[in-house]
Amino acid sequence: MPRLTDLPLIASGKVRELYDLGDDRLLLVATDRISTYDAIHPTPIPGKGSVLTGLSVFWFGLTADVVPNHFLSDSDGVPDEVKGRAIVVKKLQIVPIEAIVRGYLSGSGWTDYVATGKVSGHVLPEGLQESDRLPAPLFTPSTKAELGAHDEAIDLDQAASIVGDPELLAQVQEKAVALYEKAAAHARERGLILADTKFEFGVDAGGVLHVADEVLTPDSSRYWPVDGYEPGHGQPSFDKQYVRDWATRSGWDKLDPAPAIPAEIVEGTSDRYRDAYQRITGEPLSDWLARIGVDTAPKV
Ligand code: Q0T
Repeated sequence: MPRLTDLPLIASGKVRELYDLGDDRLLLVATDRISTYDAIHPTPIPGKGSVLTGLSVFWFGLTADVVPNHFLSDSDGVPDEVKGRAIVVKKLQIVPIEAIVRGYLSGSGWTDYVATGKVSGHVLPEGLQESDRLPAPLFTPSTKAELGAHDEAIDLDQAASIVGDPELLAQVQEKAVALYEKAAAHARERGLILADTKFEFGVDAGGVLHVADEVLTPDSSRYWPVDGYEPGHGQPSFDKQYVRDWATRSGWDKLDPAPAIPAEIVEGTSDRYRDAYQRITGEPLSDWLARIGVDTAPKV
């Protein structure tokens, strides 16, 4: 078993890290860090990295019949220090766009619709309200901005030119929409609306398209409880809303640096992430952790 500190760090994001395992394998690590309003809080949320990793593993299993994915292992080859919040993945050649699918009108999709009547070149019916369900899920790609910058919405022609292969882009679009449809149907059975989500794809040495990165997590997706869903305004995000509401009450100006989060809010947020895992997968997070040999007994 390699030690984390001996592995070359390939990429470090706001809340995730990527290490080289050699041999065409990578280690994708989710930290317990949380960002709101684009800034990282200095206080970790215990269990957040495990919830996001466990959810990705669940969704890789559920969607493997839609498109192959980069997941190799959540146990063999994962260093003990990060077991339960890291996975071993296949090294792929990453397709250089973000593959976003929207089933509902929210966020930048809503902003673009209000301004232009279109989202990513798709003309939409008049009179839609914020958070309305779309007539059909839309593929709305964006650029992959450098760290710190914001991704920008692009249309299909721009995406084809960035990818450099219109056939490959067509495959990405088809698979992204099929993944969204399968996941949204599962989520709906469990009382959640999957409003939108972002995928990354990659191609293996044989030219076969795979879905990569984390999939269908609360960090890469908008999930809304069906209970209380009401078009006409923005919907609360069930994971970060608790921190955002506290941040607003605290008087933080939402500029970097983000403030420390009080223990009570950390605990409530941690509980919400664990609930999200259980809501989506039907089992407690501790069941997955026990299966892969992570000791979750409370220390005394
Ligand atoms: C990647 C080759 O994970 C990223 O950043 C974390 C800080 C973004 N990223 C992913 C890759 C993957 C994946 N996932 C893969 N399977 N093969 N590269 C590179 N950057």
